Amino acid sequence: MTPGLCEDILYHLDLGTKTHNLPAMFGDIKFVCVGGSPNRMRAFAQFMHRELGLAGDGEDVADICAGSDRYAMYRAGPVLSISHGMGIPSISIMLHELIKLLHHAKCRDVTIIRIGTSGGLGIKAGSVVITDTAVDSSFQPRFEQVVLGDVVVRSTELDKDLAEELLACSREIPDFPTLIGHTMCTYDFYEGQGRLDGALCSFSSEKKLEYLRRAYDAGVRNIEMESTAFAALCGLCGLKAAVVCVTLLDRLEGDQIRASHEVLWEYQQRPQRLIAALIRKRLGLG
Ligand code: R2B
Ligand code: URA
Repeated sequence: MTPGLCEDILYHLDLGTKTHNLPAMFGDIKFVCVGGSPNRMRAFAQFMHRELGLAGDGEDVADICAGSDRYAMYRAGPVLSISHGMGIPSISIMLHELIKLLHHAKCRDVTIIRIGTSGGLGIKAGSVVITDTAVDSSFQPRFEQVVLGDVVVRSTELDKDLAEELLACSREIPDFPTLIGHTMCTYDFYEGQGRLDGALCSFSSEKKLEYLRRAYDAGVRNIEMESTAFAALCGLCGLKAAVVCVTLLDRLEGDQIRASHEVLWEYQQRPQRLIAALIRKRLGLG
């Protein structure tokens, strides 16, 4: 952070050190959950409200970042739920401001988890993947950030104990297919993930399958668009972090997401249910 900064404006969150009492608003936060969509993160806060047995029905949770239409933020007890949009640039901006917020608020022992959707590789749609290592599109455990014109390479390791703790929680939920594996993070949903159904496509179906099979052989079990940046930033800032994504399809079988809205809605509940189980266990609620 800028040395000697006397006021810090968290522009995209519409929060700041002079305009808000950040320690009073956030000092007791212990869990931060981030996910792409504002509506899903609102639903997650409402769900956590019920899971934690907090007073009221939680339906009227307020958007703490209502003054900005970039991201949405809700809280339920010690849990903060924030949207990050799609892709690395969007999550990076949010994380810089979120991590400064946690610092200004003097939060301690925070666990941060990305809950999201992804394309699976060689696993049944609806499976939940807990990431051990986020890899780039060459299957390397690295995040490359251009800083002042130079490429800086950062590690993308996540907290192994937290991943195991999440896997143990998943075992206690009936009919809940869950595994630990590498997650590949790309800069694009279409060509970047080897899809043939984008507006343009520069490779054959054989080349696509050869690439996805190489990814599988390198240990990749799902593909999404934020995990390397998330792992790198959280790791460098000393936050214990995990990535938990449900798979919406098996990419070895196709490119289009054909499941019904009802099925997709139920799939998207799965990472939320797993995180709720972890938080309840950590808080001694069962
Ligand atoms: C998963 O889903 C989104 C693309 O549909 C992207 O944000 C991601 O990582
Ligand atoms: N999100 C992705 O990034 N890829 C998919 O295939 C599905 C969801």
